[in-house]
Amino acid sequence: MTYVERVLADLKANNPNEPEFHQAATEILTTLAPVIEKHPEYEKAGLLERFVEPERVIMFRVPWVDDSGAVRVNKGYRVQFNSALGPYKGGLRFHPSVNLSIIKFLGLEQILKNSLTGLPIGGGKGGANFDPKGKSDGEIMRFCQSFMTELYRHIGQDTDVPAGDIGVGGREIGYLFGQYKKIRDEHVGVLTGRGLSYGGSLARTEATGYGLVYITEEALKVRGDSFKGKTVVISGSGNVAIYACQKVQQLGGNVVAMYDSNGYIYDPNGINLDVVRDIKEVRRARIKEYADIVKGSSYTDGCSGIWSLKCDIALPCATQNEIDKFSAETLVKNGVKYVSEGANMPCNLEAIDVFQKAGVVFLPAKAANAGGVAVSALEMAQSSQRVFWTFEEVDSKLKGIMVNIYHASEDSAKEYGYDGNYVMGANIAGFKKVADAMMAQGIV
Ligand code: NDP
Ligand code: 2IT
Repeated sequence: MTYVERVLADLKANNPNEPEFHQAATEILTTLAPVIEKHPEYEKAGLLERFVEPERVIMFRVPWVDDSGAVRVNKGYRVQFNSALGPYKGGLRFHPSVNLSIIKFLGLEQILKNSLTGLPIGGGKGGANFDPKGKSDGEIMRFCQSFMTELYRHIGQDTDVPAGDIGVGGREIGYLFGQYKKIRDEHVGVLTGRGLSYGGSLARTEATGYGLVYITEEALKVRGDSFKGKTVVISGSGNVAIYACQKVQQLGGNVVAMYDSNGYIYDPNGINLDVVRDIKEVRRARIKEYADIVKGSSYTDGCSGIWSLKCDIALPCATQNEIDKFSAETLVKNGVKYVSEGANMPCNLEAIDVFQKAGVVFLPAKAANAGGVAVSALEMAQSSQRVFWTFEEVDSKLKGIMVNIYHASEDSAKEYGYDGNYVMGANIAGFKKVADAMMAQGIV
């Protein structure tokens, strides 16, 4: 058994019933094998055993009172995975599916993603199995206050800096920040994705979606191509999906489909993003309404059918494991040329294999969606200096970071003889820096 195989087997045995964590760890560790083989000192230092074990896992009760006066209790989590490069950094997810396995897979991914940005941030992730759907503003506020009443003692601007993820957007960050400030009596950059009036950065809202499109644009550019005239399918209709759609449209691509967790809309004339934003951002309603409003469009119940639509570029931007082997094969049969992951781990391991064998340019999440956390780190920099940069400044830094990530991933893959394999390239490029920092800091 090799070192990598042993660590992976132990991880599965020691963390049973955590399928998403196993999946992310399998992808990462197997692709790191060539690096590990070159560095026998890593095994001596127990580097991989330490890398896959979170530095700290916090689990807590989140009690709150709903509008009818009933007491509700949810499970809260914060996994502080790795602080070798900087303070723990990563989002909070509020969704009924949240459990320890999901937070650990997200935290592990976050370490390498954050490393790829080139900025000084470690990896963490958190959340709760709370379902924000159908809750009043008052319920959301009380939940966020209760969540922060425990979390505040574990975080800080130089310790751990959470942000948004699924179900946590500007509204939730505002309530979380307000409660942190009240308890700690300090107005600091302890959360990112803050509103512009209280310390947030311009372009953070757009950053993940725009960054996804910038890195994909770079992949097109080096192949002498562009978004112009391309048919694009985007899954999801939340923060990442909406701003990916906006940027694709600005670059001349035709986005023909999007979905929410109930079903998908198809609009061959090109998605009218104003209508989507009004439904999803303003009214927090269902995307189904789009088909009643926009002539020539249709709605279909269920999500996976979206991958049977013919497209040149697929941008999965909703959640993990949206694309399985069958959906990947269908996309390939229909001529997809580029797949970039806006969501975290939206393609399962079999799907990635299908894309890579078919010669599809596949950009993995930790490279492709790093724009969000990158601009979060820029927000931290602005907070520390007590200054604000312009939208153009932040956007151009974001673009530079995404282009760098593309080339770092490409170059690392090439260096190890896996040209064009961006999964290997991103994992290796991200890991090397974390490994260096961990080796330098001793057995901690
Ligand atoms: P949002 O909550 O804004 O939007 C999530 C979207 O995905 C919604 O359209 C939602 O549908 C849909 N969705 C969620 N869960 C499911 C599911 N189980 N099945 C089908 N659809 C689902 O989240 P974000 O846009 O912020 O996040 C989307 C993805 O991007 C996540 O994987 C997240 O981890 C990742 N990401 C986010 C970053 C950020 O900065 N926000 C940064 C990097 C990655 P519905 O409206 O019905 O709930
Ligand atoms: O998955 C992610 O990178 C995020 N949800 C963003 C994290 C952050 O700290 O901005």
